[in-house]
Amino acid sequence: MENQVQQKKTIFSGIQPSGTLTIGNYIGALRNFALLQDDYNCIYCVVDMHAITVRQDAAQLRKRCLEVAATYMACGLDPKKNIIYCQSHVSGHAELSWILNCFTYMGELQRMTQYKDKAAKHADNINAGLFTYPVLMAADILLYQADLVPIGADQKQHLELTRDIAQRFNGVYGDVFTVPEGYFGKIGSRIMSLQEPTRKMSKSDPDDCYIAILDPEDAIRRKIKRAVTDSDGEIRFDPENKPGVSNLLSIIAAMSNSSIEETVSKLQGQGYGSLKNYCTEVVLDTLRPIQAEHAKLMADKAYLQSVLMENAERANAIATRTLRKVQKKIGFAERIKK
Ligand code: ATP
Ligand code: LTN
Repeated sequence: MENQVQQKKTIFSGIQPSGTLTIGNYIGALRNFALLQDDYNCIYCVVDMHAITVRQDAAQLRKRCLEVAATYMACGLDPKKNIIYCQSHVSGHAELSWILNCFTYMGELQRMTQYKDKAAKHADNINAGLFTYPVLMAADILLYQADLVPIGADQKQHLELTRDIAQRFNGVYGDVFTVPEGYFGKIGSRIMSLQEPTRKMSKSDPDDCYIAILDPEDAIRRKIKRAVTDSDGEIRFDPENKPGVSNLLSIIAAMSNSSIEETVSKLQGQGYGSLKNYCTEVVLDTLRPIQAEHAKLMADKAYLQSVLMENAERANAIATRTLRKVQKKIGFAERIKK
């Protein structure tokens, strides 16, 4: 009985409006968001400030912020139960990020593999924001005293840095920040590119490498049909030697809520044609209701905007509480009202 009165733990996660969301984002992150919403206080952010570390078209970015928020909701997140908002609407993210920059070492940031990858991809625009990107992510998480952060495997290194920054700060000033844990789904925490299955599926890669959550049926059929497999013809889960086939098996297992073993035994002895057909049907069955709900939400922009504004206020109240505590600990002058 006593345990039931205990306060729910807090979850925080974010997705960049840097392109159209993929089934990698869905399987690695969004699907888990929806599963966790009843048991935690959940805060899901559209991290538009992170997105501008890579050049964005202003009109597209504005539209994508609404699109990502609508995708959160279309995947089953209730904006009354969860806080769904845009990062740039809560100024505390930028303010805490600056403070945490002063508690993060250059060497730590230089080791980040996402930075190295993105710097190589955008050699003409290696800006300071790209470099300090993980500090802004730490600020996002620590502002809300999050206990748990559902993310894909590619974000593990950033979460570890967040924990180090929190512990470093707490070591100097006492227990100011909750030190967060990562939450990684059992299957599909790294969905691979359909064309280069040894690389992560990414929404900023060429179109035939990913399946977008909003892709039309014919595009999904075509992309899965053309997905790279191998020449030995056997359906077996072996990511190292059979990355393409294993990736399709992970997609099926995650989207049909079954295990890899169940999926393999269902398809064993059949050819890659059957594997791809089955994968296509499972993906279509999962995405159809999400696409329908998304279209409905996008048709009512005023509603979406009002959800984002109301939720930003709720987020701001929590963020400001942490920010004031941090500013006081650091020794910034008090804000005394006349
Ligand atoms: P970009 O390609 O623009 O860098 P991204 O899709 O890699 O974007 P985000 O949109 O910020 O990055 O990712 C949101 C969430 O989706 C994160 O938790 C991330 O770990 C997860 N995610 C992204 N790609 C995959 C993937 N291929 N498999 C599993 N999870 C993924
Ligand atoms: N860095 C993440 C996106 C992101 C995030 C966060 C995820 C920004 N802030 C806070 C979880 C919690 C990415 O690139 N996928």
